[in-house]
Amino acid sequence: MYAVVLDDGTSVDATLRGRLKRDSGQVVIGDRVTVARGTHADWTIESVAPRDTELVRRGRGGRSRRVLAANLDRVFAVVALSDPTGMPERIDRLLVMIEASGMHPLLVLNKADLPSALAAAEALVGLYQHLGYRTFVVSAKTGEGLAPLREMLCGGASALIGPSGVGKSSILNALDPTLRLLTRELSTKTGTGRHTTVSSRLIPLDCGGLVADTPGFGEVALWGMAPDEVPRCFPELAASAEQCRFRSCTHVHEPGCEVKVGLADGRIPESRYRSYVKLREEAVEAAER
Ligand SMILES: Nc1nc2c(ncn2[C@@H]2O[C@H](COP(=O)(O)OP(=O)(O)OP(=O)(O)O)[C@@H](O)[C@H]2O)c(=O)[nH]1
Ligand SMILES: [Mg+2]
Ligand SMILES: [Zn+2]
Repeated sequence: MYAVVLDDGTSVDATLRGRLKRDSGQVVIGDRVTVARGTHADWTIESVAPRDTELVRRGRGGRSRRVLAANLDRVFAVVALSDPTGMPERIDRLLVMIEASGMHPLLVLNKADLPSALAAAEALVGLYQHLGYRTFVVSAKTGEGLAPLREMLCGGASALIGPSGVGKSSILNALDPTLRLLTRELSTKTGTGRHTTVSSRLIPLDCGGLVADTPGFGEVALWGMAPDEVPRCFPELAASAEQCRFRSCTHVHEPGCEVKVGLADGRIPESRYRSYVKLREEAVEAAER
């Protein structure tokens, strides 16, 4: 069942027309669709308009392409300051996935209320603001830092994406308590170790914007990216890669490579370069499959 907002602003539940059903990935949140009304006031989605943008990642097992959302204006990568495992690579994977979709990501560091969060936040804010990524340090629990984030969410269509348990639903509940989205406390009765949010929804905020609460996912892997395209997903590295005088340079082991120069003089942070090398390797492996 899909919730479709009609031109007059009312929302109806609709099912997919048979032809569209075969691939359930064909309609995602943010899609613009045409609907038809049946004789029993039932609605069906008849067609899907071409998308301006798609947020894409690799599905489980590595063989499928998963579209998470379409036609978004902004995508926020959300992580929790309480969980240093895999940081900052985990952040880079999210940012690169959003960059690969042709959108400029924003970064949200949640759970700023927890002990030691501030030290972690300082280093990450320094790193990512410097790279040009607007970074919000927030706490869904105390409400700290939420005002500027709310401002960004109150126009157009946005999505919060990131690992399970970082507080995506909690942030939206803090912004608008009438939403009552399910968060982990409330769902532990029904099962442990499960994702709390199980399906994506595009939620109208009282201040005007639409925002998607999405289910958390594990490690992000890229889909369909040629190894040579990976540099463009790292803005600070892309410039050096352009200037690199070796035409088919991988920017990994070639001596005299411009990216290596940028790494040596600090223009490219080491952690970012490590993420680049890793994601490039994965792109090579994926291309060979
Ligand atoms: N201390 C603290 N805990 C938080 C904060 N935000 C969320 N939490 C807790 O983190 C847990 C997970 O929050 P959720 O909002 O369900 O996380 P989610 O990202 O929506 O998770 P999925 O729906 O599984 O993807 C809950 O126990 C929340 O209470 C915060 O700012 N501070
Ligand atoms: Mg959730
Ligand atoms: Zn190079």
